[in-house]
Amino acid sequence: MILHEKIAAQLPEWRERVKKLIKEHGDVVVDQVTIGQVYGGMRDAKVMVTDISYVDPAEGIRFRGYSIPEVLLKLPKPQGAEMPYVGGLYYLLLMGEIPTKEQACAVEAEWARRSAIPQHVYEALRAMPKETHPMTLFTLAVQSLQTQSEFARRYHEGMRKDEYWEPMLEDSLNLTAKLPVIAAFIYNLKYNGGEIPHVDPDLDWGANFARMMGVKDRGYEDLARLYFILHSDHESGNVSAHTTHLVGSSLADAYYAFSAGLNGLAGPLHGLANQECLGWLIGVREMFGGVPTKEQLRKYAWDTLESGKVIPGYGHAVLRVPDPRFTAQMEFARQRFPEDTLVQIADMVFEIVPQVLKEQGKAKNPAPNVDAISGALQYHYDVRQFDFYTVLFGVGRALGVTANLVWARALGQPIERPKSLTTKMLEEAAKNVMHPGNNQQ
Ligand code: HAX
Repeated sequence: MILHEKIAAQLPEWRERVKKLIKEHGDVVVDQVTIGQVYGGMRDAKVMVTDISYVDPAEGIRFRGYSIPEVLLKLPKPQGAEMPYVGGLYYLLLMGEIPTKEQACAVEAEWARRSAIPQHVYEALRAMPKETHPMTLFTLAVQSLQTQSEFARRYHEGMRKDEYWEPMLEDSLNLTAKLPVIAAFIYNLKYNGGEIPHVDPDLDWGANFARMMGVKDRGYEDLARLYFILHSDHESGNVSAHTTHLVGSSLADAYYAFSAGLNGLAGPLHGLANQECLGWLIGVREMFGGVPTKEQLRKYAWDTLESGKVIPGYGHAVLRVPDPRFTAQMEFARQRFPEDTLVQIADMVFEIVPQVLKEQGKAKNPAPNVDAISGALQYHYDVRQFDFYTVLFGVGRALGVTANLVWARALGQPIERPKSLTTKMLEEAAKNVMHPGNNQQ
């Protein structure tokens, strides 16, 4: 398999590079941590490593060094499509190189070959109460696929440490191959007749997903590709990526690790924000019977803040500029359906809300994030069940976090175990800074 061979070829050099860095410079200070960071969710503490993506606060995400416009331009595309093969993006994340069309198609073919879902997964999902949240169904499905883990099987057979990455890659390919099918099944189960979707091996991952969702408009195929690419990775400190990495660091397999990450994605300050955001946009539309005036929108935004709520889709823990993932989706909408009322409202929100947040003076970043528009695009294509949106995010996020799992195993990254302190210890540390002599007494 092309991915196995390519990674195996890169590995000796990578292992040597990391070994040398740790051996020769392991005690170089990278960062210092303040009490504010210890109590403040470790914000900006530089304590993780990944070579798969990097978020520059002033620019946004780069996947393996490529910005979003570059990725969308350079990755190969299916015939007649404007958005690239998702398989090409997975190749880039795993390998660090832009694939040829053949290489992207080889990943797509692997996915099609591995897409069958074991019957017990469907049964587990069907056994759940009708009102179960789609994210609960999604994590349940991923967890129930764990019965198929190659990593777990080989580990129990006694595999060598330097082979760990191989079954991790197998599990990652199997898992990512199945996720669009599972997501589409959950959609059918929750909102339609519950029929089992079928993968067409002649279609790519994005197009297959669109067809399995039953969306007739062919534009949705491109949106699916764009959506999954944009949501794939956002370096390693965000909740879903970090959780997946943390759980994987215990040598739990990709199914355990990713289902844990999905549980983090289900929180409203993380992946659930996309459904919250669309709810907010629809609230505006209902309140004003369409696109409001700028003054009306400004007041609506202030009312949200004054009622003690956040404006979903705005702000970010790392970014300090508009999220390029927002920009890419906004451009998609402006080009393809500029007359859509929700898109027009989202565009006006983009003009007004940053001003309002600046006036309020709390949010460090008043600019939009990925979620400010993503729900409106789904809504345009009649995927209108808000609580399904985080599942879509999860399908995309699997690409980045599994690529990271493979490399974490390949480079032998150890179990994570940061150190915690007590409040008293922090108080003592503060006292010692104010009165440096205290230490010697
Ligand atoms: N509306 C109102 N207040 C906001 C705000 C927003 N959009 N963004 C930040 N603030 C507030 C915070 O609530 C915080 O208030 P308190 O001091 O009263 O607690 C203050 O501004 C400082 O917060 P911050 O340092 O700028 O932001 P954080 O790093 O703590 O949090 C969040 C980042 C994304 C969680 C935050 O901006 C937020 O809640 N945004 C709205 C929800 C949202 O869009 N989440 C999706 C983020 C993208 C993502 O991960 N998607 O999965």
